[in-house]
Amino acid sequence: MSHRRHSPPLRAAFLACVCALAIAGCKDASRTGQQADNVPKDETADEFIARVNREYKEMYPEFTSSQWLSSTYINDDTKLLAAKGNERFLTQLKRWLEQAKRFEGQKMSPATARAINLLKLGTSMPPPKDPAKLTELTAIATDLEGQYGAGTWCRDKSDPKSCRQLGDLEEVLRNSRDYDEQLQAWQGWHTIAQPMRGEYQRFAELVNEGARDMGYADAGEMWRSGYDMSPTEFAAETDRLWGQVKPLYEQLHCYARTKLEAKYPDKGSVAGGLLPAHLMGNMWQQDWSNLWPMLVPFPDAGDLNITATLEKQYQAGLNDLLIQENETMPAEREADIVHRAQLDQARRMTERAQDFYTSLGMPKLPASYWEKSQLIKPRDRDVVCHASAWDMNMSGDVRTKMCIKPNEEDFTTIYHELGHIYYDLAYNKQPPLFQNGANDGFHEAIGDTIVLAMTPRYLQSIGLVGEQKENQEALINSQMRMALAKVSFLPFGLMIDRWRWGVFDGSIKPGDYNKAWWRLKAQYQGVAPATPRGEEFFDPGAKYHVPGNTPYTRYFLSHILQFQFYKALCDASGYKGPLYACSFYGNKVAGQKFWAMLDKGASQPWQSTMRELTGNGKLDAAPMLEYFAPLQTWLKQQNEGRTCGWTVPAANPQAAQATKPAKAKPATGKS
Ligand code: X8Z
Ligand code: ZN
Repeated sequence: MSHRRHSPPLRAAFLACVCALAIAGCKDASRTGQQADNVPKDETADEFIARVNREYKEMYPEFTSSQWLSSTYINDDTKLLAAKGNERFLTQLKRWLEQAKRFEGQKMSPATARAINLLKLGTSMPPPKDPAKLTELTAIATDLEGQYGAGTWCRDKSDPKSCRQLGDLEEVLRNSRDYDEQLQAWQGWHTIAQPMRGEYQRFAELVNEGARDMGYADAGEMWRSGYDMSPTEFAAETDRLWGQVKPLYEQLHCYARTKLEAKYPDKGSVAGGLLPAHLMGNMWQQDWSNLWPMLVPFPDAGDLNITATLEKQYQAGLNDLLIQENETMPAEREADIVHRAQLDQARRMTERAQDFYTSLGMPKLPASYWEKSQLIKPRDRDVVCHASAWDMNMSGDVRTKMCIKPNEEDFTTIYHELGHIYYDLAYNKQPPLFQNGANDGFHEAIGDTIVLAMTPRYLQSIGLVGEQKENQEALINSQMRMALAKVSFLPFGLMIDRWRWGVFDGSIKPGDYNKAWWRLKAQYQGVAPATPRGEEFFDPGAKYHVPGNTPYTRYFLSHILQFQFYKALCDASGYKGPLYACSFYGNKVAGQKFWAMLDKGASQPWQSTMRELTGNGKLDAAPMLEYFAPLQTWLKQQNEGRTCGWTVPAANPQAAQATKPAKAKPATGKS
């Protein structure tokens, strides 16, 4: 449930008000003498959950429509509707939770007990009891996401032509290796978050109040309660996993720093051996793939330039359209044609991703997917470009929202998003409260498991890369390509929620928001800004998931889980060689095994679902380490004789405390 919009803001899961009730005569109970909310008097717990499931599904499309509209057409009207839609949903959630209290301590089926617990965790935005505060909360949430989506930086405030949005600024980081140009793009984007600080502070107060009203110590503890173990155990699990993979990250960090120092003499690292934030080819340093030309281990060992091929495909499509036109066509017509060619290319890329899923025996996407999705950035309005997948009605109206460009990053993101969509489609037969991932990390890992199976051989077979050599150098290249996306991500996947857990539990104070952020960036990622970032900035707000209120530890989990899933599916397909060379493309046995996991949804603890697929009910980074073993050996050789690692700059004791993983409070019995 809580995931229908995977990544987007409120992820409210359940919906707003039971609007069907309103139509059927949702009258003021005090005047009619009826019991409030039309709750049947002698309802059993099982009947209660059956009713919630029914009401939930009924109200759902109205809620998702309001959210879809405000994400794909940002203006004051759609923001109002989205805030109200969310408010109605959260009000209804509060009602259901109130009603559920009757059954505390009573005997009920395990499925019903599970459903009631999932109901409590049905939102990442716990609603305060006070209706006025709930109204305030949903308005802030919608506004923060809208600010992010419409975020624009103008180099010269008096010249609209100098204005740039995230996509353009990311393009600079992707392509330019000029130190100052990158710095300007990076700083420019981060200005958009400055006005969010006050609202974010209030947002944190309000969700904390909601979490306390629901019996949690704070919103962070509530977020950590969705993993079929206590919040304390969960926090410890993430530390354990980070301990497993940290040595690999440190080797990659060391290698990258050497290359950066060679490329930018005296400026390739910051004091203490940290990597300059604006030089990593990515706004948040979470994916270093764009540094490929600088970091490629063996430049002559074969070509893996997917972006070049995608761009060529786009250009060819554009030329085909232009050839049919008059040379003297007006500029407007040309802009239409360019737009058309971009859409065609985005469709081609999406069809290619769909093909992987259907090769496993999964169904084609419904026609409505192609009609209703937003594949590219509209020209006439602001939208939230951050990619997301939506289940609009739990009955097949699935969509993705992206601003696809012909590059490798977006290409793999489409595979990622379709993972969400196929999960949605697979568990649509489950009762609504079980229509969710086994945990949120599972939801994020499905598409990425497929991405791991996009081996050089697969890419060659679909014509995206040229003839592939099979030798040690080509292997290290292909491992580096994966590592720049997957290994570089790991500490980032942890640090965002380390920051939010600290904000929510009060160990990070509003006056230290930025300081604590950069301290965590330094501690986990070994990254630092090249210029001072004082409290006049609010750098966390420049990453979608903070204004969008999407919990982030899910992505860290996913980066561990996807290697576990990948290994299990390779085994299922009968594959025998080294893990990194396996692709289960076209293998129906693997496909069936995958689908069997997806259609379970959240109906049982994730550990059981995991055991059914992999034979092991625990999170484990061993498959990831097995996958990257050749690269890790190679990196160690490259780094020999160098001093690897980095030192976190000293800061005042308050900020230092914020770097400790937020201490989770004792279990409240809610997990
Ligand atoms: O937000 C996403 C997806 C949507 S769930 C595009 N991801 C994280 C990010 O972009 O920060 C995928 C990887 C990490
Ligand atoms: Zn996702």
